[in-house]
Order: sequence, then structure tokens, then C-alpha cells
Amino acid sequence: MNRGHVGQSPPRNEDHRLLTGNALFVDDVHLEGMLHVAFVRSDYAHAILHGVDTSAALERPGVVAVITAEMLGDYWQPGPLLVPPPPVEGLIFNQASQVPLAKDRLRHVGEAIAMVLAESRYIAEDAAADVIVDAEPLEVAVDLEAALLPDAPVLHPQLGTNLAAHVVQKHGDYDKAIEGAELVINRRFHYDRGAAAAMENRAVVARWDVRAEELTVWDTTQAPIPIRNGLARMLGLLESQVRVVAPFVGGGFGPKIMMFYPEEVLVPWAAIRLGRPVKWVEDRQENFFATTQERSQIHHAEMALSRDGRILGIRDFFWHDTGAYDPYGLTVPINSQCTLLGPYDVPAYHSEFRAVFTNRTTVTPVRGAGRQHGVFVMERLLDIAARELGLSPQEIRRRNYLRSDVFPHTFQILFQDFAPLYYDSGNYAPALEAALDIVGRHTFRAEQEAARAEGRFIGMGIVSYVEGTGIGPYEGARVTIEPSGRVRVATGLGTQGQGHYTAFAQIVAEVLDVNVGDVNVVTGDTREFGWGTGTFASRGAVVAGSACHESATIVRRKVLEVGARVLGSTVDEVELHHGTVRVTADPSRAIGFGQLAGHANPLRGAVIPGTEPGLEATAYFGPDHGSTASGVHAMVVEVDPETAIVRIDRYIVVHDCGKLINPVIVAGQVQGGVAHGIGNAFYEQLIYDEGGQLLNASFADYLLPTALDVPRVEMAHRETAAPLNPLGLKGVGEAGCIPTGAAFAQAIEDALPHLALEIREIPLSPSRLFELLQAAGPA
Ligand code: MCN
Repeated sequence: MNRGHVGQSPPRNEDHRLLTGNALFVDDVHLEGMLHVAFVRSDYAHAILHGVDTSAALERPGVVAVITAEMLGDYWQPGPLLVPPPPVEGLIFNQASQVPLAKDRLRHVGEAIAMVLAESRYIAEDAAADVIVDAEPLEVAVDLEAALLPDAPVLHPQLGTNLAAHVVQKHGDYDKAIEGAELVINRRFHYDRGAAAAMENRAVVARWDVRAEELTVWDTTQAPIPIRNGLARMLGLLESQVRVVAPFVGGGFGPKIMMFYPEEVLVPWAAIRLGRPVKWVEDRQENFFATTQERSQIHHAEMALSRDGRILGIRDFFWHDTGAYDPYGLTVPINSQCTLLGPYDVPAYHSEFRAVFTNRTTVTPVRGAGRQHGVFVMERLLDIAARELGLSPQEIRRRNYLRSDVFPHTFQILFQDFAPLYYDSGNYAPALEAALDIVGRHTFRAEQEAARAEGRFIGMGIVSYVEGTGIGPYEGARVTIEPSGRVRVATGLGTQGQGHYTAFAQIVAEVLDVNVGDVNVVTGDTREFGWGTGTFASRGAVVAGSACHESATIVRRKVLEVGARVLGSTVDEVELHHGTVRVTADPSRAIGFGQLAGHANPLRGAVIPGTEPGLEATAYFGPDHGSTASGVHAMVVEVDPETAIVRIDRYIVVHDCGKLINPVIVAGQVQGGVAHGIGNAFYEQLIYDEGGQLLNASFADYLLPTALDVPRVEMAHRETAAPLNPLGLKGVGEAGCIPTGAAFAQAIEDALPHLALEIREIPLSPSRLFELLQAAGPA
């Protein structure tokens, strides 16, 4: 029997619609009388905006309106601070959020200046080119460290500085730790910018129904409910007058949580103002300039160790590039700061960062959301220390893993949830041994030697990480057994390919003992479910999945109560069986869920007067802390030192995301994350010139890994149950990309030990690796 319950891998409920081309994406929304939008965007990285001349554009046939900042009136206001910073002692935090359309200053290439609405996208694009922007270029602040020098041009004159934040967090006493150290290593690391590069660009369609006075917005957002709430507030409407639908979305990877993008507030506004539906679909070049990005950090990190390789303390000073605005507060650098500690017992930690405004596109979380930077720095420090101490990379890790009996474990630095960093559970050391077994602990070095004898250079990287997943505040779910006998589940999440339609159905199917195919899940429609936050931080399974479990459990109790009344028994005498309630002692006395749903009202006598009719319940789940997922990644590469071509021969993941709901979905998430991580490690880098111009804003120049570059991931799952939620779940959506850069660096060094490379930057693009190899001398 395979009923697709928790822990099994039934076919995905959503695949039929996706594979037959019947899934609705925002660009599939075509409405009568719809106008099309093209944006006029800044060509300047930094400039004073003197004026915008729209007259020529307005004369073009088919142009209906050209909107500039002045025309927005009170609607022209900066976006909100979306995530407040944790109350760290001595915190400096300067907020600067983007406005819908630039009025007086341009702060990055691609910033929106005017919105053109026309009868077709072609006309809108041509008219956008007619708009004359009168701007006076300013000096730019592009270099992350130089942007804080006294003579650097300042992006936000009201702040008088490019310092977006200064945060110092300490656990233990690093100064004391270093006194007793027998080895201290100190290095600079650089992790450069990348894009999220989702397959589907952003898109918004809005329709104002003047008769019903209702606004419907189709949006590629990861967070439909906060968008609904914000639009209602800004437009002076009731929340119930605004419906936001995030239909199928072709990948989000973080930037689509960003609320509010200018386009997201302008398109609905225009639909109401002009009384016509309005559509905007981002093109790929806009995506490179105007969709948020991530990853530029510079770390100066120091590790103090004992002679036997035990970490005594770590001190890290880092600079985080937040781009032109910082609507997400400290989310990304706090993740870097907290994730650096990894699965290790670090008695003393001093971490200090400066977030810096630069004339580059705004930074918000992208898959991993700063965690990969912390992991890269920690794992690199361990590798360098191991080399100095004559230990293997594995041995230094073994000596420092937190033991399995220390949980829950706390570090005295504040995490996003304003509480000290909390590890709920974990079992780290066995994951390393499991990964070594898969690589072939007894055969790999011999294979490496044999390859070298043939002039081939293979190497292995093996690294660890932990990831805080499943953070609150909360999500909800409503579970309804319909009179058809089928089950409907509504949650407030948006979904971008993670398989929620199936995974949540499995949870509910398990509790109610029905087929997973009989459970219909809806996500991303505020009309279906109106309370919640969204899909990010690998929290869907833990938070929304647990809410599904809670509400299904309430419905289960009701089904048993109503069934027992209808069958003339007591609750103790009945059980659920494949979509029916039956008397345990006499299974012939049974009633199906559909019939029962019809009975479940006081008129039929199946529910006691005063009890709500229907087989339906809504429940919410908000965990006290996030759940700590963890894992080990091992990568085997072959490097050609003459051409710098790197082939990834094997990729092994031993992963622990607590109890698995659906192993195939989890495997897909890990495989996708690894592909993302390989891109981050080797290919994907946004190159800005000294003037703040993005030089590679197309897929011809911005390299993504192809199917040929990503091996099939060999995977083993470990399931350390999280104690913080009913199913023991931890998240998995980002994990695959978090340690990839660290594994890649170690593997390349291991392949070429005679060159004594020390890789301290990511991405290590093919051309950059070539330079490093040239500098290292002959192979
Ligand atoms: N899952 C499971 N068992 C677990 C944990 C998770 O079966 N123990 C399943 C979940 O039920 C869900 C999937 O794995 O179907 C991912 O769950 P989770 O880790 O909770 O992540 P979220 O649902 O919160 O998704 C967000 C996460 C993030 S933060 C990014 S970024 C990312 C990712 O998911 N973006 C993605 N994976 C993505 N996958 C696709 N296809 N597209 C994206 O944009």
C-alpha cells in the first residue's frame, strides 16, 4: 500500500498541470483592455535627477500615460523596513528604502524613473526610449571597503555616511582565548555578488473591478499576504478588497520575497487610476538590474587554536555590501554572522560587521541568504589551520564538532528572532564518516595517486555546515473535508516549485488516512487564506507543514466524533480507514467522509448544537525557535592545471533535515541547491566596473552552470528529529547551496597540492582560477 503518507514519495500533485502546460503563470493572465508597462530606468549608477521630459513619449500613438514621481502624490513614499534588526547592544542601523519612482537622485543602474503605459508592450518600450532623463552624474561608491572612506561619495545625504549598519556580537572572551593560543591564522576572504537568476522573471498584473470595488493582483511574489496588506494600506482599501494571487511561479530563490518592489506598488495603482487592467513582465536585462541580488562580503577572519587542533576562538571583521537600499535590515549579514559557527564547539567568538551602501542593486536574501559566506570563512580557516598543524581536513573537523549530547545548545549572540542563537538538535560527527564512506575512505587516496601517475589531478573537498531553518513567526492552514469526500487544504504560503502541493497533502493524508491524490492544496491566494508571512528561510515544511498537521488533527477528532454519533457508537469504538469512519469491532458499519461532511450539521443531529457545522478546522503554528538542519558535502573534482577546466566528477551530500516528508522532493531540493551552489562557486559573478555599470547583464556573459556541469548528487539522509514541531521537521530548501563554495575550494587545493594554492575568494570563475594557476607556476 502506498498512500503517499509522510516519509514516502508519491508522484507530485502539481506535476500534471506543469507538464501539460496548464499551470497558470502571471504572464498567462490576459485581460480585456489590458495595458502594458515598460519602465524608464536609470543608466547612471549615481546622479542628481533634475527632470524627466515625457512629452515625446506621450505623443506616440498607443501611449496612454507616462507616470513620474511627481504624479504619485501621497502614494510616493519609501517602502517599509521589512525586518527590524535584533536589539544588539551598541547597534548602529541606518535605514534607507527605495521609493516607487526616483524623484531627485538615482542610486543604481536600473532604478525606476518613469512608468510608461501603452496598448502594447512594443509601444511601451518604444515610448520609454522617447523619455528624456535630465541627470547630472555623481562620483560613485562601488568598492565595498572604499565606500566607507571619509572622501567617498555618500548615497543618502541625510545619513551623511554610507554606513548602513555596524554590529558587534560576542560569545565568550576572544582576547583571553588568543592568549592561550598555540596557532593563530588570519586571512582575508571575498565572496562576490551574484544574481538569483530564476527561470521566470518578475511579473505583475492588476485589475480594479469598479463595480465590486475590488483589486486583484497576480504577482510572482513569495509573500502574497504581506503584499496584500501593504497594498491595502497604501491604497486606502480594506484588506478584504485586495486579492493577491501568486499562481505557479518559475523559481523565486529569495528576491521574490522582497516587498515592495516599485513595480509591485505602481502596477496596481495604475490599474485603479486608469480603470484598466495593467500588466508588467520583467525582461531579463531588467532582472539583472532591478531584481535584488546578493553575496558581496569581505571578511578579515582570525582563528586561534591549540596545537592539537582545537578551536579556542574566532574573530571576524566583515564588510557587507547592501547595495543602494537596505529594506531587509540586517537579515543577510546576521545570517552570515550566526552561520559561521557551524557545527563546531567555539568557546569564544567576536564578530563585527559593517553593512555598506554602494551604488549597486539592492541586496536582499538569495537562497542561502548569507549563510554560505559564514560557512566559507569557517571551513577555509579550518582547512588552512589543518595544513599548518599537519592534520587532515577531516581530522580537524572531528576534533571540533559539537557532541550530540549538548543540545539544545546556545551561543550568546542574537539571531534574527532576537533570541540567542539556538541549536535545537543535531548529530554532526557521524555525517562526516558517512560521507567518507560514500566517497570511499580507503580507496580515494589510491585513486588520486594513480591518476597523478597518469598526469591527471583529482581532489576531494569535504566540509560541514549547519543551517537555521523553519523560523516563525507563524503560518496557518485550513483543512476542509468537502461533501465530495475530498480534502481541501489552504495555506498562506506562496509556492515557487518546492512541491508544497504534494508535501502538505501527504501530511494531511496521513492524519486523515486518505489518499494523497484526494487532498487538494491551495497556496498563494489571499482569498483562500489571509494570514501568514510567506515562503523563505526554508520554513515552509516546518511552519506551514506543522500548521497543516495541527488543523488536520483537529478535523480528525471531529470526524471521529461525528462518525461515532452517526454510527451510534462512541469515539473510542470507531477508527478512520481509507476515507471512512468505521466501527473497529464491526468494519461493515462504516460511513465515507463525503457523506459524513453532509451530515455534519445540527439539523442532521450529527453535531451537538453549539458545535460548528462542517468538517473543517483552521490552526496556526509558530515555533519558539528555528530548527537546525545540518550536513556534510563532499566533492570530487578533476582539474586541468593548464586550461583551468574543472570537472566535478562526484558530489556527495549527507544531509539532516529531520524527519523527511517526501524523500524525492527533498532530494530535488538538495540537487537544485547544489546546482545553485556550483553556480555560486564557479560561474556566477556580477561584474561592476568602477563607474557602477554592470558589465554582464545577460546570460551570454553571466555564466550559469548547465546540466553538463552539475553531476548527479549522491545523497544520504540522516533524520535527527527536531523537538520543536510535531513531525520532527527541519527545512531543506537552501541547504544544497550553502557549503558548495567551501567544498569546491578545498577540492581544488587537494587536487593540486604541489601548487600550495590557498583559495580565499568565491566565485572562483574559470578565468580567475586560470590566473591563480598561472601565478602558482608550472603544474
Ligand atoms: N521537505 C520535506 N521534508 C523535510 C523538509 C522539507 O519533504 N524535512 C519538503 C517541503 O515540504 C517542501 C520542500 O521540501 O516541499 C522545501 O521545504 P522547506 O525547506 O521548508 O523550504 P520552503 O518550503 O520554505 O521553500 C523555501 C526554500 C527557499 S528559502 C528557497 S530560496 C528556495 C527553495 O526553497 N527557492 C526555491 N527551494 C526552491 N525550489 C524551487 N524549485 N524554486 C525555488 O525558488
